[in-house]
Amino acid sequence: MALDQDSLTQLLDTVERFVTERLRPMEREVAEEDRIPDQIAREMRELGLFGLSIPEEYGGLGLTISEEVQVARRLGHTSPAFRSLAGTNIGIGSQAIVMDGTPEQKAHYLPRLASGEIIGSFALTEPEAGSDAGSLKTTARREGNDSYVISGAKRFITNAPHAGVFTVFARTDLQSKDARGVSAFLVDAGLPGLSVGKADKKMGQKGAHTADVIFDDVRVPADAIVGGPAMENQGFKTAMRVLDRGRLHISSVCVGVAERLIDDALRYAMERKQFGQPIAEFQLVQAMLADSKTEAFAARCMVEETARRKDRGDNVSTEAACCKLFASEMVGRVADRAVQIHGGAGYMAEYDVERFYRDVRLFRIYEGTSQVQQLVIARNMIREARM
Ligand code: COS
Repeated sequence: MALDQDSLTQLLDTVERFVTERLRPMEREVAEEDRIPDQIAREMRELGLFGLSIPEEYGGLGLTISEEVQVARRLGHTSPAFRSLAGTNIGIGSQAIVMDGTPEQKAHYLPRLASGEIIGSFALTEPEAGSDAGSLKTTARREGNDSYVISGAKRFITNAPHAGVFTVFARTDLQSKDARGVSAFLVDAGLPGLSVGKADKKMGQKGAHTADVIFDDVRVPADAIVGGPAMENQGFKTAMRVLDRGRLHISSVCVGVAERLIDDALRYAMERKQFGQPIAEFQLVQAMLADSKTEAFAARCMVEETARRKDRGDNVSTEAACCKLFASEMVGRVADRAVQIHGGAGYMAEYDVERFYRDVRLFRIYEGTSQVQQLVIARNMIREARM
């Protein structure tokens, strides 16, 4: 359900103020300590940020995707690690339940995901199954009528160290080798046999955590399959639809980060003097600013138009992949130019652009690499042309 205009404006203003007054001053500390302070997490919960996309009847804000991308863009005006803490509850950690969960699964998990009481995590990627997600090897062996036993290893799982529930993709048709034969399970953290590895050491996005998740004969009830027993072997489609939606959210975060970097680069260019005048007066610097502005604006338009179409009920699998491809590559170029405009200072850790330059590299990789987006776009084009 869409918010009325006043409530939406109020929400966006509140998020903007929170980002400016609370999150931006903490950016450096979070990066240095690789940890988001508990007080900030509490404030994020109070603002309802964990439940943006979860229906109101389950305690969320029930935003449409058009509304959600506007919030996501504002969260992009600060270090991506803050968004990441709530990001899985908003997106990949809750949406399988929202889209395909049974009424019981929704009632059991969504209120706690919406409030941020628990963190939801999406366990698809494996050591040998990254872009080729359909080849995953984790198995869920049926034992009797009422349980499955899950065995395998997942890798680079966002928010795994904090998770209360994992959406785990595992092979239920043990003869299959591809995407058909995969089911989605809701697995509570803390079950016997489930362990989470040490947080990975990453290039950037310090404060956001990923880790391996190991399933050593983890027994779950048969009704842990997302959507119930009828959804056995249908889990890969759930994963793909969750990722379609997540790609729009991430694209909007990319636009927000680009806006922040353009702002930082512009301010620096107006203050920094060389050859007797601010470097913003030089046309070669102006070209970099103008290209960045143009590309960020283009990505914003793509995201907003695709979100509108999705809210209308259109299938936007192709367009969501176009957005993720363009927006994530765009923010890479914008970050590169922001460093360039800062010159030597841009290479120094005391300037925010140095940190953002590393942070944005991930956008081209997670929730589907740029190459996976190209593949999705071209495959859909060919399929439509054959119809
Ligand atoms: N929505 C609904 N269903 C979809 C879909 C979508 N967006 N995309 C694919 N499907 C369905 C297909 O229609 C197919 O169903 P049928 O068997 O009934 O025809 C099934 O899912 C398998 O699809 P496909 O044959 O295209 O699977 P592939 O193994 O070829 O996988 C890619 C294709 C590469 C697109 C997929 O593996 C992928 O997205 N990989 C990247 C994963 C990723 O983003 N990882 C990031 C980490 S998770 S944060």
